[in-house]
Amino acid sequence: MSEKPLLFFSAAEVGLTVRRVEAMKFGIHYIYWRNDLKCRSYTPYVERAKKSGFDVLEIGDYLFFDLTGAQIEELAAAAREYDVELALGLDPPQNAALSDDDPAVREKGIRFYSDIFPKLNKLGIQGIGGNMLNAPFRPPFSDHHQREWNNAVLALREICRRAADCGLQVNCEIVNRYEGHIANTAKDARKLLDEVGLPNAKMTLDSFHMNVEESSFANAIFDAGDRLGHFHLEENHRGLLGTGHLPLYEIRDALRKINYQGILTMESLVRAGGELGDCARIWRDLTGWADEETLDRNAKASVESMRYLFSQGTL
Ligand SMILES: [Mn+2]
Repeated sequence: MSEKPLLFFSAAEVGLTVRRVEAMKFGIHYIYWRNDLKCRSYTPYVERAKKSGFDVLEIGDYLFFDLTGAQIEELAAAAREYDVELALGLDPPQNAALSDDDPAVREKGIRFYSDIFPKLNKLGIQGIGGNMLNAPFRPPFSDHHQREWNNAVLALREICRRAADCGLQVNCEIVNRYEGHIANTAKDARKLLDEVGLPNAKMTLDSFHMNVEESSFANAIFDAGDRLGHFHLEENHRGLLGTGHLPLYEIRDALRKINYQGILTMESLVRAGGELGDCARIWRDLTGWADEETLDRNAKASVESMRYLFSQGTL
C-alpha cells in the first residue's frame, strides 16, 4: 500500500484557514470508492462523502433502477441526516438514443429520463445529468450529423419540458469524441441548447473531456455561460484534484466570472482491478492500491485544498 503518493497538500495540515465558499458546492461521485459493479446501496456513501468533507454525493448508473421505494426513502433520510445534497447522472440505454431518426426510439429515451423525475424529487436532486447524446455513430458523419442534431434538439426539448413540470434542470453532459459525436465542445453544446430554447436546458462540462477537446478551459466555460448547469471537475487522468496538471486557477476564475453557483463533482475514476475499472479503462490504479482509510484521507485532503483554492483570488 502506498501511503502518500499524491502531490496535493491538505490545507488543514499546513495550517491554512479555509473559508467556506458558499456559491459553489463540492461533490464526489460514489464510484471513487468502487472498482466493481457489486454495490447494492448508495446510502453508506452519504456518510462517507460528508466525513471526507464534501457537500454533495453524486450517484448514477445501473444501481439507480434497482432501488426499491424503501431504499429511496432510506437514501433521502441519510442525505437529510448528514446534510449532503444528492446529484445524479444517467446515460440512456442502447436502443433509446435521443438522436435516433425513429420517434419511437427517441420517445423511449425521453421516457427513460422523465419516468424517474418523481424519484429525483423525493431525493431532493435538482437536475438530471448524463451523457445523453451517446448514440451509436453511423458513418459517414457528414450524411447524418445535422439530422441527428435536429433529432437530439427535439428529444431534449421534450425532456426539458417534462423536467420543468417537476422543477428540475437537465444537464446534458458533453463528452469527448470517443464517447459521443453530436457535440464535443461547450461552444457546440451552447448552440444545441439554445436551439432547445428552454431555460432549464443546461450542460454538464467535464474537465477530463474538456482536456481532450477544448482549446482553452476558460473560453469553454465562457462559451457555456448561463447554460452551465453542472460540472465534473477531476484531473486530466480522472484522479482527485491536485494530482494532475489541470489549470485549476484558470478554471476557478472562469467559473467565478460566469457566476457559476452549482456543483463541482470530483468524478474521479481511480480504482483498477474490477468490472467498473475495466469499463472506465482504468488499467493502472491511480490510488497506488490505497486501502479504504487512505482513499478517504486523500479525498479529504483534495477537497480541503480545493476549498482553499476557491476561497482565494480577487476575481
Ligand atoms: Mn463526467
